Amino acid sequence: MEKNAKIYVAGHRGMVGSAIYRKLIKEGFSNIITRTSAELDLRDQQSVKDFFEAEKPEYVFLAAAKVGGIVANNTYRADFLYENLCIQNNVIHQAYQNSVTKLMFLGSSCIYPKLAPQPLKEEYLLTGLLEETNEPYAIAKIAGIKMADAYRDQYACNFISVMPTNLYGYNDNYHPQNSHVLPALIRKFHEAKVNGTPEVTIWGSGSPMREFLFADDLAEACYFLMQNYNDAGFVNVGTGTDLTIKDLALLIKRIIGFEGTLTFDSSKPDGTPRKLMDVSKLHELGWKHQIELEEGIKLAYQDFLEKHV
Ligand code: GFB
Repeated sequence: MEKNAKIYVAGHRGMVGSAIYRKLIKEGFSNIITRTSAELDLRDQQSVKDFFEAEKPEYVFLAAAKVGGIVANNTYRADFLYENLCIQNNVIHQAYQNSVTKLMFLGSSCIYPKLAPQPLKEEYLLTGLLEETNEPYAIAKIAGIKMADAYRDQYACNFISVMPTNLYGYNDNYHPQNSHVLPALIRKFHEAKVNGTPEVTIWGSGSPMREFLFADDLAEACYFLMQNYNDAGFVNVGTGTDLTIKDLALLIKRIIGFEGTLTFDSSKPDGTPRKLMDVSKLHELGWKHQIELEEGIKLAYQDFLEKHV
């Protein structure tokens, strides 16, 4: 990518899109285009068509999506399927129609079968049934991968896909019900400490295992892959290590300095028992994460204190 290349970051206000935007600015790119969702509704076919025809971006990072934690995915099942399909169909098709040089589609580790062998290799896609709580979101993301590949096959478009593991970082969503586990626990432990509440409730059994990547590390990987990966299929992006939700809770508890106890709410879903990415393809391509979990949680907690307290 030339430094004056016209780059569209879709979803630049979200956690991932904003991290990609910051990375591009840091690298000296000067022609980045963005639109808020109020300015451009990516679910609307005509608006997306008009936008691409007017702006003619050369590169696209497709980081716009409807996202949320396990309960949000399971509650708004229709919205997660419909809105994500609309966004990605519109952007990918218009990228083809307007001769975009290269597009990157961002997916999620929930595309893998619920009980796939661990760690998850890219070739395990579509080898088994999905986790029920996030099946609609996963189906949309799988469609996005297949769409990028189909446009590559039929029209020789250089569209690539990247599958990040569970993410956290700056500009995360701290909604009590709809967020992912890591920001949810930052909020719960912080509020319990401040309010002197004796216990914090963790959803599910605490035994599922999850891998966490700081969103700025994902942005580094996306930048690297935009320059170095030009193939069908997709690349996993993660750290290659995971921990139980209980151990994650204990780590956040220690960082925040909450002195009370943990209780587990078995009425809430556990989700997939484990989804650890196999990151050997990414490492072979020449990229590895930098920010370890404890450091990243401290950075995220700082961001939470600045924006939400
Ligand atoms: O992060 P999370 O919502 O999503 O939950 P998934 C991970 C685990 O943490 C589950 C537990 O076992 C939750 O039950 N957990 C414990 C909590 N306490 C909490 C809490 O206060 N809030 C939340 N949210 N979880 C999502 C998918 O799955 O991961 C999406 O639904 C997407 O499709 C995303 O792939 C990355 O990791 O289970």
